[in-house]
Amino acid sequence: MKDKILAMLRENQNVFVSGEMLSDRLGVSRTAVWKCIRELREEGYDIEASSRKGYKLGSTEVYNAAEIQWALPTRILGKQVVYRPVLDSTNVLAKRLAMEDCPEGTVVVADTQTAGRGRLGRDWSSSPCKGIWMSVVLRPAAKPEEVNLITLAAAVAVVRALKDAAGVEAAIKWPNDVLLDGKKVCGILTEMGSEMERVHYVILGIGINVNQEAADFPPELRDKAVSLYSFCAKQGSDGRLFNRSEIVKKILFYLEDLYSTMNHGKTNDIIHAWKEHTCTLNKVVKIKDKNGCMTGTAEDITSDGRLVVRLEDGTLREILSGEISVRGLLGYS
Ligand code: BTX
Repeated sequence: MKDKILAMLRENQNVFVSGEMLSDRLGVSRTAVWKCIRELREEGYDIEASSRKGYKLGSTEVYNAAEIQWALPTRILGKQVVYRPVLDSTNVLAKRLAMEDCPEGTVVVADTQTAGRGRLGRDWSSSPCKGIWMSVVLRPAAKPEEVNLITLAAAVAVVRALKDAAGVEAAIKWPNDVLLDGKKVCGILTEMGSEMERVHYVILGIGINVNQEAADFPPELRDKAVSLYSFCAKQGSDGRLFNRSEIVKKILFYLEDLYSTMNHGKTNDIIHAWKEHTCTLNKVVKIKDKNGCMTGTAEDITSDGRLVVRLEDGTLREILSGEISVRGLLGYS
């Protein structure tokens, strides 16, 4: 019943709906309606109550499964959303669900992560209630070596979602970072369960700094991390906080589109979209991998997402993954 009341208030957002009308339509007592309103308020919904006029839903940032799924324009992604106020890592829970055969497109979101993970065993700082910490379970019809493309597709989906939400032009740094003003606003961690030739599942972990202020980041991150909010505030925005549920919806929408493109074999469309937004191509890059460190110019990307780098001795090298720093960005000068 609570969901029905919320739906009716949403249809009339910022307008009073009488308690009588709600109780008549739902066939319950006014007291029962009031009880649901109280619960919704406890969940964070901004509902004004007036004994004469009824109830009015204001604009409010509520971050939970129901908000994310409300009017979600996707077919697969987000049909099941698991929300937890606190998790160690959304990737860990998503992996467990994937191994228990959850439906493809299951999304795990947390308000806070206590042990957010980056790549190569690094930590991901996940300030409470201010960021998007989410993981999506995918079961692509792809070979293990093609899974890189999912990271690229996710980066494009994030750039598009940030543009819709805030009008900003973020840039993608190969392979898994999204930057605003040269600083990391988003990191992507793609993990998979596979055999030699077959992918069982992919856990696509996306971390976005949304509403943090500089002081919310640990000191060592303050010159390399940025949130959407603080970037926009610097550009002279009205200082409003962003609605995380809305951003998650947009990401899922764009991701589903790119993912289905990929599953239909149109991988070039993803590469093409990625190229439109990357800040890595034609830049001097330093790459650190298990074989050591090399410098060259990033010239292109292959159809399966490898970075093509012309090394200083003129030879071309295709890089699958590794540490990359781009001259002029994030501490490589
Ligand atoms: P990465 O290894 O490319 O980046 C990790 C590095 O980024 C850290 O070593 C640190 O320097 C920096 N860093 C840490 N936290 C932040 C932050 N909040 N903003 C900017 N820079 C930061 C990137 O790994 C992949 C991150 C994926 C995070 C998501 S959140 C949901 C899912 N669950 C989970 O545990 N991880 C993913």
